[in-house]
Amino acid sequence: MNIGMSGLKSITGCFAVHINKSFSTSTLKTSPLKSVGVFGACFDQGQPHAGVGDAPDLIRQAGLLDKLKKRGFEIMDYGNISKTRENGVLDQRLALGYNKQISKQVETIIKENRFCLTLGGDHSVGLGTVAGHLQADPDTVVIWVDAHADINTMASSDSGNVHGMPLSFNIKELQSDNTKASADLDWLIPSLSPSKLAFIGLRDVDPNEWKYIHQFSIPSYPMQTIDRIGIASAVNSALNTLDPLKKRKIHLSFDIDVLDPSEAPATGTRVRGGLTLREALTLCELINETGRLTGMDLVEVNPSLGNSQKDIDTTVEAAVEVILAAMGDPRVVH
Ligand SMILES: [Mn+2]
Repeated sequence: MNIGMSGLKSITGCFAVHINKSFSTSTLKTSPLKSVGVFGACFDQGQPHAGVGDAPDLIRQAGLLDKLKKRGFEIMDYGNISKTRENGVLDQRLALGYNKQISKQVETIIKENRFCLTLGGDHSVGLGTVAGHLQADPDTVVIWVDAHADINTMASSDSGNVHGMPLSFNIKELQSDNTKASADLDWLIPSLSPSKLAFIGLRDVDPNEWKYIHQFSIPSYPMQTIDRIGIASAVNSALNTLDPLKKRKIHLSFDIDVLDPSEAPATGTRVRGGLTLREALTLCELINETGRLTGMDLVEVNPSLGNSQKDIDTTVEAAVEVILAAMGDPRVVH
């Protein structure tokens, strides 16, 4: 059956907006900023596995920046900020000082009125990206898309892995459980109100993390909820809860491990039962459509943990697709 654009529009409602011809032009209508500042946060010392610091260059090599240029964005590549382990020796405490540079870089890019795209690195770099975004605009809300809550403190963490703690350092109310870190965090003023944080995709959360989440009533949409209400309802509910007046900028911190391991196998803390790539793309599209997304992290792609080249390619491709969706790339027009 051949149905015209207007017929399709009346049948599918808002979906037809996406296939309207205006979206096939090079300028994306829903992107908040035309210029993108990108940098690699090449850091692997927030968790046990080497290799995650190589991801930013792999994602660039997969053509991300060219794809964004083709879609009408100006790209300013700020290069990499690298501090990977030397001779295989892990020094987790470095994460705290290293994130000062990350925070400064993010703050600079946002203040230059560019979209800030941070390519990790393990998720400990979220300490600096959130801090930097809030430094540039204290009203920004944070959507943490992850299988894990990453809100452990120095006191609550069993593993001591800093990639499980980046949020806690940014929350003032948790600093009494982070006193061990204070000497290395003299650069940071924790500025993230728990009321400006939401979780999507959780399915592996420590009891102490749940305690913090409940204590501060942080809106959370674990996989169980997403399976019952659907990803679109979960994302819209998170957006409405964080910012009912629809005025605040949004920082999206996307851990590739939120995807099911079948979609993104090359990552360090795989948990089965995760988002499909389609659900992740829907999530990113909905956040993009607010017009208020101004910063994004894509973290935890680890090429050294793929069992095959195919695993690595699948994971890097998923990362690129997720970023493009967050930048307003319409899936139906290529
Ligand atoms: Mn994470």
